[in-house]
Amino acid sequence: MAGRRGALIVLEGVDRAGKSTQGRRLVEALRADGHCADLLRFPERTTEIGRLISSYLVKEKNLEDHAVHLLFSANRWEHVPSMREKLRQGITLVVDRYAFSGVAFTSAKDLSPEEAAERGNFGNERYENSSFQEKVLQSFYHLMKDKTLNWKTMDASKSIEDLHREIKTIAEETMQEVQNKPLGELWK
Ligand code: Z5A
Ligand code: MG
Repeated sequence: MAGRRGALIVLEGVDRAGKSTQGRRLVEALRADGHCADLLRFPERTTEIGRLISSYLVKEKNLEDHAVHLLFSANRWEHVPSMREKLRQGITLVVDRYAFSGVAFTSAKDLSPEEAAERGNFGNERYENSSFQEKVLQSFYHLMKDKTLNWKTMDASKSIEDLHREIKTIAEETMQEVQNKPLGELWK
């Protein structure tokens, strides 16, 4: 309806928590119910900045930590104008990782050499090892203390279907709650 804005729904969590699966399911379900909803993911690897990030993640390229952090940030900023426009038009955005991953992953980089040496074959990309992911998780818990953001915690060990139902209910409530609120800013 005219004047009603969309909700910004961000899915955050450690590696393989099921964010992409749930993001896709949520957008499909919202659209099937007649809502306007789009799926975004970060890093968005298709832009020039995104391709650089992707080559870093797959270990084709080595980049200095601060520079990588700023590239992830720039990759979000290059999408902010279109995101704000869509939200204003009433399109709900389901976002697979956002600025919270930016903080959590960079702040987890103070791994001790002992911990780093324990890295196993968790995955092939950078950051995909259990001690690093544990630090990321602790950083997410820290970020969740910010009560100005409407955090909801999911038990990612539940079935895809159960999680989908829970997330859809929360998304619908959130869309109702924010529809007449002005667009805010994330971290000034
Ligand atoms: N990063 C960063 O450093 N700074 C930043 O600013 C940002 C990101 C934005 C790439 O992210 C890396 O970038 C990431 C953070 C860093 N590094 N790590 N780790 P990415 O999002 O492109 O990729 P990813 O984080 O590695 O996540 P993922 O592999 O995409 O995981 P997921 O999306 O959470 O999971 P999934 O693909 O939906 O599911 C994984 C598998 O589990 C799949 O086979 C599913 O079918 C299965 N699955 C899903 N849910 C369930 C349930 N409930 N039960 C059983 N099986 C399930
Ligand atoms: Mg994913």
